[in-house]
Parts: sequence; C-alpha cells; structure tokens
Amino acid sequence: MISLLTIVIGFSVIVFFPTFSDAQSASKTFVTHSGAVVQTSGEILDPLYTVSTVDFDPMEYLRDFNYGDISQLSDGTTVREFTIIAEDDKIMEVSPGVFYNVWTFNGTVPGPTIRATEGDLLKIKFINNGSKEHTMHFHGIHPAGMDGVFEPVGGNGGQFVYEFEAGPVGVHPYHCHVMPLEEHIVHGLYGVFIVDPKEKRPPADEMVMVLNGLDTDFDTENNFYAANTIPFYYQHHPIQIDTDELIRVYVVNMVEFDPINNFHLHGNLYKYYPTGTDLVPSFYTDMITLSQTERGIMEFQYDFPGKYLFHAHKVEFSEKGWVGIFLVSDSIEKSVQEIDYGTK
Ligand SMILES: [Cu+2]
Repeated sequence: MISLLTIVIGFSVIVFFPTFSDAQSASKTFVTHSGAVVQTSGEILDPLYTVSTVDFDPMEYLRDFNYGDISQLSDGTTVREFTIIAEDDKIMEVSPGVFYNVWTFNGTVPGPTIRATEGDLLKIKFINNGSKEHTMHFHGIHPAGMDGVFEPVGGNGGQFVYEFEAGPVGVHPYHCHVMPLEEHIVHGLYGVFIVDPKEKRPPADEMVMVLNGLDTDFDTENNFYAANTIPFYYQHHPIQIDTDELIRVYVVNMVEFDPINNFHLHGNLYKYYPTGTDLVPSFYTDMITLSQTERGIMEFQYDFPGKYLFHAHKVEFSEKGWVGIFLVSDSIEKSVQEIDYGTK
C-alpha cells in the first residue's frame, strides 16, 4: 500500500510539476508601460526578450566625443554632418536583474556627445526608427524651424535634417521634445552638445558626465540615480586620472521628477563655468546645485594620489547609485594630449 502511494505521488510530481528547464522556456508576452512587447518567464534573472538589448560602457562613453564628418564650404566654414537614429524598443539591464525599456539616440543612453566649434555649420540627419514620433531639440541658438518642437518626426523611418550654426560656446543638452515630454526624456532620449570656443580651452583630460535617474517602476519617482546611466558604475570602476593633470568635466543634469541634483567633489575644489558660456570661471567650489538641464564645466587637478569620491550630496541620490571614484596616481610623463578638435 505504501509503495503504491509512493508511486502515485511520484507520478503526480512528474506530471504536474514542470522541470526547471521547462519553467525557463515558459515565457509569456507582456506589454510594458511604454508599449514595447516583451517576453519573459517571469523570473527576474531569466529575461527572455524578443527585443534587442543594449550594451553600454560608461567608461567608453566618458571620453567619447563625436565630431561628425567634416568638410568645408568655399568660404572656409567648417561643416560637420552627423546621423542620429532614434529607437524606442530596446531593453537594457540597468542594474543587476533590472531590465528597463530604454529609448535611444544611436543605441545608447545618453546618446552620442556631439561636438563642434563655435561658428561651424551643423547638419544633423535625424532618422526616427522608433514606433512613436520623436525629435531632436538642441539647447542653444538656432532658427525656430530647427528647434525640434513643432516638427515631430514620424516613426518607422521618418527623417528630418537639423541645420544650424554651432553656438553659443558652452555645454548644452539635446533631447527629444515630443509630448508627453517627461516620458520621452526619462526613457533616455537625450545627450550632450559641446560647442568649443574658436580660441580653444587649455589641454586637459576631458570627460562628460550626464546625471540621470531611472524610474523603473513607472511611479514618477526615480528608483536609481547615476552619472552616465549605470548606478554605482564609477565606484566599482574608478576613473583613472593623473596628479597635476588638468581635468575638465562637462556635466549636464537630466534628472526628471526631482527638482534638484548636485555634484560634490572630495579632497579638492573645482573652477566652475555655468553653461560653459564664459572662459572665466564663476565659482571655485566643491558643490554645485543643478536643476533640470542645468549644466556647466568643472576644472580641477589633484596634487595628491589616492582615491577620491565624487557624488550627489543629496545623499538619497548617492545611495541609489549617483556616486563614483577618481583614482589619482602619480605619473612621470604627463598623459595630457593636445585636444583633437576633429580637424585632423
Ligand atoms: Cu521622443
């Protein structure tokens, strides 16, 4: 009798309880908040998506400047042509086990850092391969028709060419300006636009930091904060710099929902150029406060080697990912190179 019961129970287990591998393949289809259709087994560490994922390297992004394809007009004006492609169906693992539907310019969040010199003619070919209308709205000076607000570009291959003169000197954001704007920004449609002065800034180890937040549960509050999208990235992968080397950080605050963000540097102070529009710094400080799209240029150098934190002094933000480390080391030979302004 006991053996018969054992056989019956054993059979029931085999028939009614799928194996682990069965459970892995039992994916279901869901529609996310943003409208993307994804498949998942429901296991948070076992995502099975039908959409492509995003590979993003914050260390590569940090010092990656896109100068465009360069040509010259007969009057000597430098022309820089860029192609920017928007998509809105990609999934990115923004933190271990947390997968988020990112909307991207050229496949990443933030999009590429677009860089030009004051007075250059910019031709930015925008292709919208997303499913929704998108645009590129640049902060700066340009004609109304190039503002990326009243000229929505349709999805599935819609195109528009933004053409304007680079200016003013400084660091500016660009972002999609289609309503609901908050949704289009928080999903990742933004990037940095740097306009260099004609007389150039002194050589430096230059980097870009976009301060951003991620609302991964769609409750209009950020769950994660970061410098360059991945929470805690530069804490676990410190940014290596040299003593006495001039460091120049182009910082842009793209955090939505929270009215302010800030940037604190340890063991040092920095010269700060709000919006980067002036070549004379306005402040010498270790703390700046930034509202939405507020930005500027920080310059500093370290005399002593070692590890130094930089982070939001709004501690909630730093504890949710907006924290990093500069690893400063002595170097016999200066590693500062002449800045390549894309003219070689
Ligand atoms: Cu958009």
